Amino acid sequence: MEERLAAIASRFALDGEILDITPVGEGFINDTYRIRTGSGTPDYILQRKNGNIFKDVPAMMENIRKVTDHIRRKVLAAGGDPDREVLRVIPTRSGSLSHRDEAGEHWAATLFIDDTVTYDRADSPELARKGGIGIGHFQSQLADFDEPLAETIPGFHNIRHRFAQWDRTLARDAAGRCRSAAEEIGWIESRREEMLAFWRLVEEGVIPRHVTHNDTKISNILFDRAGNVLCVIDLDTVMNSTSLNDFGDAIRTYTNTGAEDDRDLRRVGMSMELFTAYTEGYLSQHARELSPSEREYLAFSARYITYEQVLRFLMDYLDGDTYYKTRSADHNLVRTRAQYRLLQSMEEQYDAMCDVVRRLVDRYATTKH
Ligand code: GN1
Ligand code: MG
Repeated sequence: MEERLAAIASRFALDGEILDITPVGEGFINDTYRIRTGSGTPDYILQRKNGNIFKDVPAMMENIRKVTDHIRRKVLAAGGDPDREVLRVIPTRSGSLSHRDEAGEHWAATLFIDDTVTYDRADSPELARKGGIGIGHFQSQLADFDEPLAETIPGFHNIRHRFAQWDRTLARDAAGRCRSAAEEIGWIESRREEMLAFWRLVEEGVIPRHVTHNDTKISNILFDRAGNVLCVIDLDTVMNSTSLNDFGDAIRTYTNTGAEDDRDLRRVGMSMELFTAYTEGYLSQHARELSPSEREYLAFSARYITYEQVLRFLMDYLDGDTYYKTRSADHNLVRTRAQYRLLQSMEEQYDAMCDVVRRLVDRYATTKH
């Protein structure tokens, strides 16, 4: 076990003796480790938060504390298990929610939740349906949350803000890649207006703002062995935005028949069957709480978030790979193309997606299930 990690872990108010610390997961942003302790004491997750991306880790951890405290109260009221159905932030021995080491890196710890399963995509309609139930339930638990939250990444899912970054990226051409990526750049430009039109509805308040997770990709959900959603993890991006983002990002990842970075584009596409199953689960929990505008734009939100992901991967490629962790020189370009293929697949099936949403809203917004 690395001494440096052990020294950092010992700053946190953990129970038991630290036996070992090993890397886990494949997050694109943070470095994540599991801390094992002796029998009879729990294990923990230790994370180095990426300071390049999260400029104010204490504010981020305060957001996470508020949201998890709120959910924990709901879990307790429903007779659930507060150590399995919501993340528990473990403070440092001096009572802060994060630790800043000598190098200026920020670390945070949570209780490790044992005996769980994670996925990169839904492998069956039943799993997609249960995923939808999980996110619908998560949003219902937070429907009456009204504490202020810090904007930890400014303009995170705000496409107007993303276009401002994008325009600077094109002007800078830091990696000299713009010329060879002209076709991909065209994919972004040709959809600029329709994406801005959607975001304008959020800016004008036609689509309401709520606390949202903002990163509901399927690998950020812990399932139990029966395939039910236990808990939503990776809460770094909980902020106020439109809850449509959480639906859209889930569809982007649950329903993709290929990988997020598939080189074989023939494998990539949105499965209508998985879309229907996820939407069914989601609306069964949450249809009645959605406003008419949210219902109307639910299907579009999958296109919006997937488009934004194409833009972000391509922008990082053009910037010279400064944001996402990459495994090859063209990794961000491969991701861009795969996500673009997924976007096209959604565009092709958009009428059918809207029909499914309308039918399920009719079913669930009127009856109590
Ligand atoms: C990042 O941290 P992780 O790997 O769950 C990113 C998301 C992207 C996702 C793409 C803070 O999520 O926004 O959708 O990669 N998180 C941040 O897979 O930028
Ligand atoms: Mg994650």
